[in-house]
Amino acid sequence: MAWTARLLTTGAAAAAVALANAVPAQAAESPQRDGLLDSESIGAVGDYDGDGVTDLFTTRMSNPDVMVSPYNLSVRKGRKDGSFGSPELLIRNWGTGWTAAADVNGDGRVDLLFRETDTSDLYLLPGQKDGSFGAKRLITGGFDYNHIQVGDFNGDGKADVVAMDNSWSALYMWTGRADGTLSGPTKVAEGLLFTGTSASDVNGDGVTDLIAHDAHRGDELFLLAGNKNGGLDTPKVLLNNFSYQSTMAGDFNGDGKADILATPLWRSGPMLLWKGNGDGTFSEPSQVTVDS
Ligand SMILES: [Ca+2]
Ligand SMILES: [Ca+2]
Ligand SMILES: [Ca+2]
Ligand SMILES: [Ca+2]
Repeated sequence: MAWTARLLTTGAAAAAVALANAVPAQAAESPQRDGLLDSESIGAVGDYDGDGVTDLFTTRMSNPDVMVSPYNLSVRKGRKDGSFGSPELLIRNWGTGWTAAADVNGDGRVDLLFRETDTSDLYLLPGQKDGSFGAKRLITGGFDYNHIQVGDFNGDGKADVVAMDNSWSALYMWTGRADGTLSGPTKVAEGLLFTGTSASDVNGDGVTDLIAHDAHRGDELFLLAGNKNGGLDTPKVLLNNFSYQSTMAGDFNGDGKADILATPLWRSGPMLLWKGNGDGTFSEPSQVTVDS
C-alpha cells in the first residue's frame, strides 16, 4: 500500500482510543465529569503545535441537538502543568472511525491517519505548517483493522502501523519501507483483547512502544515494548489495579518523559495523569483539569 513513511521525529505520541461511541447529547455545553463536553471523545493524541507537550484530538457532534449529526475534529492543547485548553476546531465533518496521530512524513508536523468506519478506507491527512491539514489521501481500501496506532515500533526511523484484527484477538504490524510504502501485515502479538492501545516511547529507549488495556482482564495495563528485531516484546504488566478507559500514552507535561492519561470508567470522574519517570515507572496519578 502507498505510504509516505519517512523519519519520525522523537518518540512522540501517536494515537489512541475510542472514537465516538459516545451517547447522543442533549445539553450542548455541559461538561462531563472527565471535563470533556457532551458527545466529545478523544480520538488520538499527538503534539499538534510542536511545543513538546502532547495534545488531545477530540471529536464531537457538530449539532448536539440532532440525534445524528456529523462529527467535527478539534484539538485541545496540552500545557506543562498537565492541563488542557478549550477545544479549537480543526476539521468539520470529520466522520466516524479510528484516528491516529504521528509525524509520518518526517517534516516535524503531526499528520493524521483515519480509517473510515463505513468504507474501511485508510487515509493520511498531512499536517501543514500553518496548522491546517492537507486533503485526505487514500493509503488503502479494505483496511479491516481497528485500534490503529502509528509510531516507529522497530526503531529504523520510518513510521510503522500497528492495529488489531476484527476478531479482536491479535495485533498486526505494517512496517514502513524506504520507498514510502508499507509492508505487512505481520502478527506481532496475540492472547489479549488489545483495547485501549496507545503508542509512545514509554521506556525511553528511543523506540516507540505500545501500551494496551485488556477490557476483559480489566485491571492491568500492559507494555509491549518496541524492539529493533521488527516486532513488539511480549506484554508485560506496566500498571496494576488499572480499571480505566480511554488510556493514552504521551508526554502530557512536556518534560521529555512519556506519561499515561486515562479516564475513570463511564467518565465517572476527572481524567488522571500518571507522570512518567522515563524508565517505565510512574508517579501516583493526579487529577487533570480540562477547560470548558
Ligand atoms: Ca503541544
Ligand atoms: Ca519503523
Ligand atoms: Ca521504547
Ligand atoms: Ca512527561
